[in-house]
Amino acid sequence: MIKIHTPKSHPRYLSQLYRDLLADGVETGVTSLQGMTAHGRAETFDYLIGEKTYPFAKSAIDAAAALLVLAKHPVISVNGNTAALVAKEFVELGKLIGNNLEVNLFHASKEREKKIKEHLIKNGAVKILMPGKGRIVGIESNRRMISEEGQSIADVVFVPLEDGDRTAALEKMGKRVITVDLNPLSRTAQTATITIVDHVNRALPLLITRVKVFKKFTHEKLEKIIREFNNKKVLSESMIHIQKRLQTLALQK
Ligand code: PTJ
Repeated sequence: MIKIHTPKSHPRYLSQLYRDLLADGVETGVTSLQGMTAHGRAETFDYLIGEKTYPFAKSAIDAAAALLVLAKHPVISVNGNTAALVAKEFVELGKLIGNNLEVNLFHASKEREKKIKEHLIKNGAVKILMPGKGRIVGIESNRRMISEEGQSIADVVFVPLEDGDRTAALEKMGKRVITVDLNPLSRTAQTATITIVDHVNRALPLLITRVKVFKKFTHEKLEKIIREFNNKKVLSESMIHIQKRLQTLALQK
């Protein structure tokens, strides 16, 4: 049972709830200690953005949903932070797009891989892919080890809360990469095919809704959504948004 420390009436309830989920993740062996630091950095960006889903994120969510629906072999990559924050949402999204959830960790730990698998199953997953004999070419971290049934043969890989090198390496291997990252300056945000600059807990429910809608669309319509999407443009819009927001707040009397 997760210990929630903050009453729902608290003005920063959601922010505290996500901290509690991650603290529980660390206690149960799902999340790495470093995951808390990663989340802290994201909290700062969320504060600057204004803790809402803005149009630059909504258009990226649409493009991501279109790409996931069109993909032949989409894979959702799960790490210790996303397992603690959005396990249920990953399972629901997985069921809509072929059930390919794959555990992939930066901070190597066989024990944590097992705990994450169990956690996903507890949240309704039927099948979990684990790191295996597949390899991502060009990276040396633990993330290079992938499933031969998963990322090895994927055409689209969803890597929310990623840490850099893998996105570029996967793209070099001919795959398209979708990420969720509140930091538009991160290497992953800058190199992904589609970057959703939003909190993963706000983005995932919206992505699921759009995937459900887009499953009824024609291929032509989905291809048009992807063609018209420009990742550089949404990254610029998110940075200009932060700049304008700070300027408005700074000049308030
Ligand atoms: O479980 P592991 O070992 O695979 O490790 C997972 C973490 C996330 C600790 C690891 O991948 C890592 O160190 O990542 P980084 O380099 O800190 O990058 C994570 C990115 O995700 C950063 O740019 C953060 O701003 C962003 N981020 C973190 N939490 C959220 C987020 N973006 C959106 N929503 C969040 N809740």
